[in-house]
Amino acid sequence: MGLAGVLEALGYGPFFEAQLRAEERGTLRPGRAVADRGRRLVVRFEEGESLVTIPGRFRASGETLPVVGDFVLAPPGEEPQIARVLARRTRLLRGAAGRRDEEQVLAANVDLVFLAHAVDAGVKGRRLERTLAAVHASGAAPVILVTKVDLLDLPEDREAVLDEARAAAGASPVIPVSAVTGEGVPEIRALLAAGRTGVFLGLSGAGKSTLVNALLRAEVQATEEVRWWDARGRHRTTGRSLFVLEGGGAVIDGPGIRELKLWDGGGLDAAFDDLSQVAAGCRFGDCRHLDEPGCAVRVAIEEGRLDEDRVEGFRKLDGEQRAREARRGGPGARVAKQREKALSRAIRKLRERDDEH
Ligand SMILES: Nc1nc2c(ncn2[C@@H]2O[C@H](COP(=O)(O)OP(=O)(O)OP(=O)(O)O)[C@@H](O)[C@H]2O)c(=O)[nH]1
Ligand SMILES: [Mg+2]
Ligand SMILES: [Zn+2]
Repeated sequence: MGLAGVLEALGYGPFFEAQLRAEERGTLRPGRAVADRGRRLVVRFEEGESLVTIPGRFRASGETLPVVGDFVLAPPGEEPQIARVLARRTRLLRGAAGRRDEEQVLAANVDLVFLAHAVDAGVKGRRLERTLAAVHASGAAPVILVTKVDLLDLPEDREAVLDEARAAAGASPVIPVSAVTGEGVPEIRALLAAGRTGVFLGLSGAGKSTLVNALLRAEVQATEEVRWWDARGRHRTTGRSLFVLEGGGAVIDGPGIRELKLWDGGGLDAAFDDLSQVAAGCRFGDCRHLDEPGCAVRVAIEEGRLDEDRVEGFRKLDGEQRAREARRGGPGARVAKQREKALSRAIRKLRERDDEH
């Protein structure tokens, strides 16, 4: 059987195909989890959707629990049990920083993360930077959406909000959108080409579901709307669901969330690419840009090439990451400690030398 079809449009490809064992090919079929229903999931197979159950042993044995976006294997038939969750390409986590037991996978195999910030709630630069780092670390690419721009009549108000978002965005795109005027919707749709999956994240009320609706409305019938609206008005989104766009591509909607988990694996350099480029000129490879001699970042702040608040935001996140690494112990932490010791020795020496002159 070839790959062309719904699953391919949903991002099923060689990465997942290669994970199938010979004996699984004849007996199991791959599908993508499109909605969570407690102990069950709605899975989209090539032939159509069905409800599948998550075996109890998954929980008991600490096996990967499937979430929306996962590709799973299950036998054909009525309400089959999931046999296996295929290894993920990317995963978005939420939970308390550094606490594995509280960590929760929000969505799997996502290519793009749309961070929705409504103009009426404002864009908080520091919070956005933190989220951007988490998204970069997940393997997905962030796209910042400044939503409900129709609410701003004055061009200068509009530019002020967009500038705030761009200042924190680094190299990530910032798209002004409005579900009322349709502004930005084609840009989002263009990013969600066949095989790609996006997820909408943001505070409750940021307009995520309205945008998903707008994306689908152009191609799908109005009956889709009952998923979020009823006669009395707005329904806040509860479960997470994946929707297939007409031209291929998929989008995941879910309840509002405050924060993503920032975890190891970096993400900081990508989120602060402007700063990283300047920091390459610092004398020390692991300069914290505080009072180290030969710090190119401090020079750039003085010359107005880097924003001090942004650098401060970076320092905070960087400090958190270093602290987490140190807490975790192990060889990585030992190396970090040795480096830090060597660094402070070097700084002391340089200071002594400077003092002599
Ligand atoms: N003016 C204006 N209002 C919008 C726009 N998009 C959404 N809204 C309104 O904002 C409110 C919240 O929209 P939702 O799409 O439900 O927000 P959400 O992000 O999905 O919220 P949760 O599901 O609770 O996380 C609704 O009353 C929408 O009508 C927009 O582009 N312009
Ligand atoms: Mg919603
Ligand atoms: Zn520096």
